[in-house]
Amino acid sequence: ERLVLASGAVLLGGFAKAEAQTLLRAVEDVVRQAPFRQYGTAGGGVMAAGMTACGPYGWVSDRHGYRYVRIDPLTGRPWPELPDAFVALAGRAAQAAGHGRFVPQCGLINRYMPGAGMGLHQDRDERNMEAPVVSVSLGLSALFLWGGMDRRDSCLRVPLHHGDVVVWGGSSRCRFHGVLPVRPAPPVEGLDCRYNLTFRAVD
Ligand code: MD3
Ligand code: FE
Repeated sequence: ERLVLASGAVLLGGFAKAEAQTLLRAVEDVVRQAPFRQYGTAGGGVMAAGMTACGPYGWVSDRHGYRYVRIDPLTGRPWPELPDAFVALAGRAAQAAGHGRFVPQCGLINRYMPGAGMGLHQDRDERNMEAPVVSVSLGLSALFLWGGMDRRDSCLRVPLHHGDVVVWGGSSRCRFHGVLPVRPAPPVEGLDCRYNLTFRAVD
């Protein structure tokens, strides 16, 4: 189904379900070339989610902060190419949500083992804030926290399930958001963790 969460945020329930296995094979392909790693943060912490990326840009974090870079700091090589299945899905989802042509420059892949979550934050490292962010959930379900423009604003809890796609555009693009720790649960279509793919235009 197509649910408008708020101005600019559209939940496409199950939009990617039929192609989940294709997407997962593409994830494995990327991960062979750019393995999951846990980034440190400027605050001295370590992120709970494992991360990697593909496309012309990858998002990285370390003690100096967050940024997009063209070379994977772990391998010293350019990020793997964006799989065709990622580009096609991101474009179709953006279109279904009412956006124009969307060609991602970064596919960020987050892996949440049970117990892992992501604290409240804003995505503001992209120079292009007009383009939407397309996110795809695969595997175990999670409760997504959706706040306001201020960190202290109350959060809506939105369950995200295997195959759900959310397109974040317009004013929803700068809202605070996070992910509650993923609860241990029986595998979903053979997956015992949660993957979240986010597709972004960077510059
Ligand atoms: C709303 N990831 O990678 S996806 C992230 O489930 C991130 O892995 C979460 O937040 C995850 O930055 C949430 C949904 C999402 C992604 C980007 C957004 C929501 C967003 C950017 C702006 C507003
Ligand atoms: Fe985010």
